[in-house]
Amino acid sequence: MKRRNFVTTGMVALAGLALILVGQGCQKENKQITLGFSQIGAESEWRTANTKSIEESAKAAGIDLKLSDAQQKQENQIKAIRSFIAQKVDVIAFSPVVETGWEPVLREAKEAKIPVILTDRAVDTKDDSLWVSFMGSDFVEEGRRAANWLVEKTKDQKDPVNIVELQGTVGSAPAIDRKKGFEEVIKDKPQFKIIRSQTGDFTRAKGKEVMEAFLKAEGKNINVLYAHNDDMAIGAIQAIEEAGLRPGKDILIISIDAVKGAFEAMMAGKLNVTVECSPLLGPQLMTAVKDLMAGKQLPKRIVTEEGVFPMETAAQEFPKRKY
Ligand code: GZL
Repeated sequence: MKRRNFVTTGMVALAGLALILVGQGCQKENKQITLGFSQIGAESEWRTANTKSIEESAKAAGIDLKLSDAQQKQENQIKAIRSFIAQKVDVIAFSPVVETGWEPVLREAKEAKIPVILTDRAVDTKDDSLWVSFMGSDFVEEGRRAANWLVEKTKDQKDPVNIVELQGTVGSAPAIDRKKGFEEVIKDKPQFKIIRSQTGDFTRAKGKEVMEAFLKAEGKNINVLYAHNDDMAIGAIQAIEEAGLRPGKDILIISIDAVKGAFEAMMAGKLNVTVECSPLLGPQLMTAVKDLMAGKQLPKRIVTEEGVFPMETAAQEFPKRKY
């Protein structure tokens, strides 16, 4: 008799414990998730579209988003991440303005048991356990696509092709990798030569300023502009026109992002091609955050699929563009 009571009591206790654990599990799954996101700034059309995608997706997913704007400064991103740790957010995500200098603050997040997701740009750390996943484009491939378009475009030309290059933010993954991919394609083609290369920091204003300097130094010797993003290309187009030259004709222009401004420039015949780099990472990020909170394993690398848009397709593609 006694033994039976003991067994019954034990089973009731176990059932009660199971209910509490399941409840907690559900609670965790149903608890509102708080995501701390450190955004680089608002330097380009791409960045504005990226921020919009993250804000709209967080709202749609019912995730409490704390988004901070670092105004292009790494120290502001580090401050924001420390603040998210102090606030005990559930997940931290950020788009690192440059590749290096993140280990200390990422170690603090790891010690606080807050997972970190990288979006858009990568970090260069020895210990890749400091972040759980990196989602974004393959910038080296974007650089290859830019150069391959140029090689194809000039395949019947025997004259030298002198290229000036507007690089993105110094030390940033897109600037490093877009240069790497472009040079990988032209390195064994002596016809193609990068005669000037300088950062325009991904902005229209700086892109125009540096292109003015290129034109002053090289003038009609320039055949092609390779810009690491559309905003710098659009700034450079103004400089080219002010120098009395025809952008898209006297100087071929290749850029990256495929933002609306690039389609407008292509439809005006002033930009020859833009390589897509999608800023619409919000939905993927929110899915990853929810999966993480549900205890799922995330892939270490999530690559966004993208295309190439030459001038000839701009008018038909423009109405379909989402950013
Ligand atoms: C690329 C992104 C770059 C864009 C620029 O993923 O980091 O930063 O190409 C933006 O337009 O400023």
